[in-house]
Amino acid sequence: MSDKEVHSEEALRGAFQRLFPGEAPRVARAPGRVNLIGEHTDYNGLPVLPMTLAHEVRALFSPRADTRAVLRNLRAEYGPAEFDAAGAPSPSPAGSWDNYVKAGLIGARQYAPGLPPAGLNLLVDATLPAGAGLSSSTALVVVAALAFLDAAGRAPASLRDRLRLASALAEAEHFVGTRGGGMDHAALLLGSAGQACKIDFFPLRVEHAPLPDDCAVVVCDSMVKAEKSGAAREKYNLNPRLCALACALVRRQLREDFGEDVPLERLGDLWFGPLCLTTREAENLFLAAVPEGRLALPEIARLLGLSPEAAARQYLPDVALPPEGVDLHARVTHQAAEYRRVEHARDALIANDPEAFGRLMVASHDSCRDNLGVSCPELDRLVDAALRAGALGARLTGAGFGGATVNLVWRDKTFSFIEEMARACYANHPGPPPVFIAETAPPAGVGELRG
Ligand code: NG1
Repeated sequence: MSDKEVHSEEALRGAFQRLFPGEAPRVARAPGRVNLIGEHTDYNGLPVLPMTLAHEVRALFSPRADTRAVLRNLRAEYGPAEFDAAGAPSPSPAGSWDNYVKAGLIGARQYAPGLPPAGLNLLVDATLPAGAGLSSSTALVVVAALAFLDAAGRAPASLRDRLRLASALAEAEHFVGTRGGGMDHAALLLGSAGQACKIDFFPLRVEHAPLPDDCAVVVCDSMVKAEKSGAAREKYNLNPRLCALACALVRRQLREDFGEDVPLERLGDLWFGPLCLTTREAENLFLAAVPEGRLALPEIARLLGLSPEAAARQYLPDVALPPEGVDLHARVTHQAAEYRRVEHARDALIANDPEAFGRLMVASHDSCRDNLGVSCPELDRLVDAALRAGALGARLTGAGFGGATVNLVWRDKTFSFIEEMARACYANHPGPPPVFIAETAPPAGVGELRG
């Protein structure tokens, strides 16, 4: 999270002019986001509560006369790439950064049917670290979509447009191979400076909530990279797949209870669909439908009335179950409890009760660690140290498996908190500790370069 690689807008303009002489670029920007609470719930259609982040991904772009998308990145680790923007993009090998630009184009087309097949020069730069759970991949998808749309005169203009675009991009990002939810696209396109946002899904809805004036949000990097374009992808996809399996068990239970099929696409439909259950009712249903403890594939398949091969084909196309089995009940327990925590956290923001908010953050971290298995020793150490250093709340943020923690700290204690974290966790870290005070930012958009 050092700023040593940050390029000024002047330098960015100069680089664009050298790469694409004679073109006057516009710029698409997307902030990062830090999720305050509501983890691994979005892909089940259950709410989340993130805030935008002033660190951003930006892309300078200009239209081309042909239909090529010509991509350059100021970060040396992301080499030049190019594809034909007229056809249906085919995926580059997993981990290639151009896949996120292709996902942006796919989402832009779904949002704006009939989008003319126009080429684009695109130069990307970021102040947002990758693989830190701060949504750098979605920020790239969003800036790419905005660039393609703006070049065609179809940039989103209204709140309704932004809601539609966020939904289209959440679906389109599955092109890169991760089964993520819609939190990041909604936070980046509909978040707001100075506030957190509570996001509900299906249908997408965003409600802004004030952040406590007397608190700061501090992000601490575990320095364990968890890039979902690489090794973390299968680890990440396991939880959405297991939740879909648990959902299938719940469907079977409902059929038994009601004597007919009850439509249930995802676990979140229990709260909002035809059943409109309370969280307590959902928890009781989970107790009846999803056995506690570890289950191996043959056992899960038997409960579903399928052969193990058919269950794997239908529900686990891209992940393998660990041989010791999986605890589906722990997963659904997390969903119900995290849903309740997000609702209470929003109420705590409105009531200006940061201490209550902090307690909910800690409970969320514990559940991510114990019920979902998405924490790691480095994240747990950061959370423990933060609580010892006086944080009101501390938890992993984003997908987990590495990345960063988010901490709520009294504003007048921020610097002593950072000093204490530096001493406790980063004594051997070369250079300044990878910790920053998170500032909110306006949502993603397109405009002229500053300065
Ligand atoms: P990050 O932290 O950006 O990798 C991922 C998913 C979210 C959400 C969180 C966990 C993508 C693009 N993002 O976020 O949808 O599921 O993990 O809460 O897959």
